[in-house]
Amino acid sequence: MLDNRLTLSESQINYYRENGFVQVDNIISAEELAELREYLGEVMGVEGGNSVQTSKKGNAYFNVLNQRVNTWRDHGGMARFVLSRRFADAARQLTGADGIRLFHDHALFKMPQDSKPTPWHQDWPYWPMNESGAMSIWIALDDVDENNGCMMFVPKSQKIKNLKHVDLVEPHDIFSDEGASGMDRNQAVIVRMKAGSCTFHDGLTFHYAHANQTDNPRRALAIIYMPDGTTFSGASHTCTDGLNLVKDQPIRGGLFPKLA
Ligand SMILES: O=C(O)CCC(=O)C(=O)O
Repeated sequence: MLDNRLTLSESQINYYRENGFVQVDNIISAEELAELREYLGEVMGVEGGNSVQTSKKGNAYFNVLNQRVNTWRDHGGMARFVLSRRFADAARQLTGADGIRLFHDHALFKMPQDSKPTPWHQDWPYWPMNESGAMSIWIALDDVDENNGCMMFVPKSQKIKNLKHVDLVEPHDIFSDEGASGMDRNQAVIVRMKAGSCTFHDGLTFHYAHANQTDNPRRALAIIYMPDGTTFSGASHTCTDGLNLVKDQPIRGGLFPKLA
């Protein structure tokens, strides 16, 4: 079922290419949502597997995001979603790439109590890639709005390249960056969504997520896709360190499967 292709409309594709993000409602059904919530709940508690929880309670990063990277490597149910053709093929349609590979998935929970916003940032500067073009799907597992951590995007900011990465715990103001002139946080589009809906955003698009002021976790699953042929920059990253990837060669192999 998750292997079915979804044909995006021309206006969705054009909107993504113009603005660097797009909202797609009901990317999963109510039954799939229930399954995904169950699997995510199970995988968040895994100890000693291949997925990585990037920080624990008590650490400042945890107040921004309780994040687990590569859930698909520890849970067959997560793998069904993360490796699904439905999402990857939508990424292919949006980017126009000939092929799409997985870079990694990450469960992104904003925990209640002392939750901090995810500051304005671009994703691409964190990734060990020479070319831009990689992007994420962000699937809401809960209804999201400004009270519990919905996202905001600055339209057309995907055109801004060569900025330094933003530290998510001690952020600098990306809008003050010399290379970001013309970008305006007041132009940001707030994306409130129902659980089971998603956004896709380019790795260069400026985005932000509100703090979670409710008593329940805000649960999301993000999956990062890269155009087939994207090459390794040699920079350090949790998902590539120790793999002996060759600088300037395509990122490929079993941990980065071609999905569409
Ligand atoms: O979920 C969040 O709070 C932020 C997500 C994000 O920055 C991303 O998916 O790139």
